[in-house]
Amino acid sequence: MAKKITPASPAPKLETATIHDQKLQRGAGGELHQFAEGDTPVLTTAQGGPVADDQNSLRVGARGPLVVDDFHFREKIFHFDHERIPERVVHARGYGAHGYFETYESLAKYTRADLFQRPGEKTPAFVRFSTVAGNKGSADLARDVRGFAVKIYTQEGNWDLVGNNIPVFFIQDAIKFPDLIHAAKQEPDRAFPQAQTAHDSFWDFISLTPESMNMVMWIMSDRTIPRSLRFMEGFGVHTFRFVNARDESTFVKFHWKPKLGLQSVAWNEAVKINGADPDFHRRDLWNAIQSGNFPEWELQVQLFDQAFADSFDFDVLDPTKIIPEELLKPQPIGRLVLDRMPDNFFAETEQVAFMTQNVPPGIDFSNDPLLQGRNFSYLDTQLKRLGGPNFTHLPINAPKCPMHNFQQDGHMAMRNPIGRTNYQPNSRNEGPRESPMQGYRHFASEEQGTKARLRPQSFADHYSQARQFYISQTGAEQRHIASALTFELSKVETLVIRERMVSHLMNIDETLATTVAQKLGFKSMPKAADAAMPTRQDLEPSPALSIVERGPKRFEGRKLGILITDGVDAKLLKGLTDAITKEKAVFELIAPKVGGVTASDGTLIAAHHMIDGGPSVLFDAVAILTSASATEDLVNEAAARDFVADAFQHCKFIGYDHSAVPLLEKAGIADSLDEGVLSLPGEEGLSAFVAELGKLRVWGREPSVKLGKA
Ligand code: HDE
Repeated sequence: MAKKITPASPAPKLETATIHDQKLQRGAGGELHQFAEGDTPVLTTAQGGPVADDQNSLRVGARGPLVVDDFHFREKIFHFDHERIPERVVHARGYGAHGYFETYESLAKYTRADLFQRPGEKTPAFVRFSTVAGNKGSADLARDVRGFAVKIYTQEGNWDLVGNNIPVFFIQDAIKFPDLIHAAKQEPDRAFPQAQTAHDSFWDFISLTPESMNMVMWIMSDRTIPRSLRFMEGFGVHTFRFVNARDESTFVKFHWKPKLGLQSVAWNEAVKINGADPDFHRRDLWNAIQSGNFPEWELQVQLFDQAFADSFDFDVLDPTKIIPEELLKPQPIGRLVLDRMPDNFFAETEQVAFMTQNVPPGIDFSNDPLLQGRNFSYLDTQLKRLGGPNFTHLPINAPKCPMHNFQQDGHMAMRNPIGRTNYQPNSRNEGPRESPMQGYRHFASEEQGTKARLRPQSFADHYSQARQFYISQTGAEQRHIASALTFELSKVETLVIRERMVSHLMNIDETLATTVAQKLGFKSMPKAADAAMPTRQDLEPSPALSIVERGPKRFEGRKLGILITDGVDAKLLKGLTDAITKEKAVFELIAPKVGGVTASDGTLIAAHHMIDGGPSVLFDAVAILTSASATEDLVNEAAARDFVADAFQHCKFIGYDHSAVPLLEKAGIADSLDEGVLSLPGEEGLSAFVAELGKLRVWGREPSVKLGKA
């Protein structure tokens, strides 16, 4: 009989916390209670000593020096001085949430992974979304890849699917990762730019790294400026293996599909959101979860065998390539729901340690060289970040299944084995033993070859899928790619780097290359970059690669900003807010004063924002409901004019009542009204407006507002 090793101690009985200014106490079962009136606990030192005065340090005389006897002061300051741990070298800025994964059907045919055996079974999960290049305090709407790291606490150990919102990567070999990241982050002598790739070093490295060209198309697309973390896809990127109970392997690629569909912002909008609300994505996730609108993704898998891999145009081990969904349809296998915010950001979101090597029995790696390199890096980085080998004792990292081993001691050991026997085999018949049947069995792949530093020829086509991505975009999305490339390269001071990049674009799409060259002011076109393999022109477009094609076609989960003034038509406002709520969307009210307005029926309506604090970039669409007299004042407010002009420039739907017309005129849009600017009054007006909102943006307007034209 295996002797029981004491697991990490359960939540302490009298843990206390202050959340949202409320005094809270955590009970034995982890539940939070509010302190009873008059039952405030006594402040203590970390050693448990009661504190009499936390306002004044110990000193000699009222105006004299402080004394070293003040152990309370020293302990308090010492602890404060050590509050920070090293931020992640990449993906430093992140935001996490708890939830669960629910399996649809048994996948026993493909994998023995315990979480995929029983339909309807829910397994706890924690997800951390992140940007890659910026520091912890950088703004949410940086143009950047988003991390999409999922930890699923299965009954056979934690499974970490540490993915991104883009299915390909920059490089084919992990040995290039430090160079890529050095080039992307702030330049070392000047420590800027922050959270931006628009600088010489990044494009110098990229233009010398043709394997990054597919990823370049993705990062210059709207994928890198998502409207919400809830509106983006996630990808495991690499090819993994499912392995069933008979030790048979099936290749698998993992995709997370957002239930609310995909959506991004316009670049000019992103720049303004970063100023108006640098925490835009955090706040959005927080608000959605706290109000019970739980974000959800479906897990879909592309399953294939060796025969498919052999027949595919590209190497399935090459992480710079996708398998188009039209070629291999992803199968839905379960869903991920996020329904709880962490109690404490540091303890959970900051200390969570994701590691690609965390796979349960039934999920295995492929020979993707990037994946194999990652399997080294993630364990190593946690040691640095979390300070010792016992980071699995932290509740957020600890498995939620039984665990027994002989690991012991080390810094901050919390889970300490008891008894005499701390090794095996032992003749006392004590402690856990390995189990060939239950335990993890690595897939027994046949491997052979010469030991050398190699790159396979099957990884050599760097342009064909970049072209395929570009030709799969709608016109608006293609324009955004051209504008993004122009913007980034315009910040590159070294002309030869700009030229080198355009020479790569020549291999992707000549029109794109010419547009960018013209916008940058090139006098002549460079010749196309030398390519290891010519670009295949015959790859079919893949509509699944377009965000607009995959849009949700409904306004659910989105936010309408309603600009109101004194005298607003109370009936119209109620009709609009009711219709929005019915769409399962939300609204916020913006008024000249945050204290609110007096509506036409005399009721006082409080606002969420004053106009300066609630610019239209924070909303998916806007409505302007004013009274004639209030509009006279409004037209003189720059923030009100910007509210309208920006909404129009960012191709948003705008609803208005007639008294708002002078504001539309003053904002300079009255002469160019299109099908996206709708008059609201009357039931028909309202329902037409709400129905149109599902289209999200009027991209057809864009060429006329010259958005993004350099
Ligand atoms: Fe990471 N990556 N990465 N990465 N990565 C880290 O681990 C690394 C790569 C990804 O929210 C680090 O805990 C190498 C691809 C996410 O905590 C570090 C290589 C993909 C996160 C690391 C890659 C990712 C990280 C830094 C090249 C998408 C945030 C802190 C082979 C499939 C996880 C940490 C979180 C974090 C190394 C490439 C996703 C240093 C060496 C490809 C989402 O270990």
